[in-house]
Amino acid sequence: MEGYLIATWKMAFEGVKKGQDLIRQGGTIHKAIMEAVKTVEDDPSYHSVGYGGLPNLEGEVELDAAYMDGDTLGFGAIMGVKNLKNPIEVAYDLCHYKRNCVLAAAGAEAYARKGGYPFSPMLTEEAEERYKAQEKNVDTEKLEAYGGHDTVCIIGRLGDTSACGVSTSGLFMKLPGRVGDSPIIGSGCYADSEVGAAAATGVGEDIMKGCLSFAIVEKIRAGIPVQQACEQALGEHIARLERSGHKPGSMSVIAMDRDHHVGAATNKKAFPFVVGTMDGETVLFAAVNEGGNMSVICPDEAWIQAYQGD
Ligand code: SD4
Repeated sequence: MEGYLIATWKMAFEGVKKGQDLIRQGGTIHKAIMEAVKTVEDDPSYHSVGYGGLPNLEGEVELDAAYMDGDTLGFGAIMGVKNLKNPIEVAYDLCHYKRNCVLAAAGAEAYARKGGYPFSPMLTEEAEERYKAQEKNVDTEKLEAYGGHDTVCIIGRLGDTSACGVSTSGLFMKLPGRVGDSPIIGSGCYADSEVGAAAATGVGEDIMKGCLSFAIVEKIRAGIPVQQACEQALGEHIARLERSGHKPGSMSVIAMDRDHHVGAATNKKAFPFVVGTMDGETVLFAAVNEGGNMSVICPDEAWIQAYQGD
């Protein structure tokens, strides 16, 4: 399977479609990725990204985002930012610099204000209701991903350029200041135009332990086909975590090599992802994991109706 864009979760469908339009109109891959991520950030019905994201333990939405340009290896990221409308815009801005490329909390907010990026309250009424209804005495050692809250990762390739963008509100009920894998280079995403790109969604603490996105890109660099690279990197990392006596949390990955071939893998039963194909279509797929055997399906209407997540 080949594409210009690949994205995590069904929720990325509209964004990928807009990205495909931009590519058709002659836009760069960066423009297409940014448009796709921003579309998800702006949609309040998604509880994991931007406006509508679920809050931390204190009821505040804290946002992380990252962007990597595979031509320059430029990486920009912000973490723990509040009330910033489109975190991906600031991450993209920062990827053009050689220093001060990763900014946290107050420093990141000050940078964004100075740059004129729009701020607005990011906690929706619905997210606030979810927070109010939630038991506050949670075991923070058992926080999970995918309870209807998932990170958007968009990978793209056009001409000789690979790139990726990631945006998330992180885990629901996380400790204030907690940062996951998404804005950490090599964990939440990695892009090298000489090879391709990979990105991850799931429990950030577990993804970071394997620098999962970098691990996939390195497998592709070594000549392993992209689907196998995703399955192997995830499988080997899970086995390593299990050997340490650790039960791995949810993790899913996507990747695209320099020839536009795409791959995806998950340790959950099913992981929907979206591909913007080379003939301009936007298609929903799902990686399905049956007892460790991964397959990629093109879900029918009944499957989509039965699927409950983003
Ligand atoms: C994090 N990886 O902050 C993100 C959360 C996520 O599906 O991907 N949720 O750990």
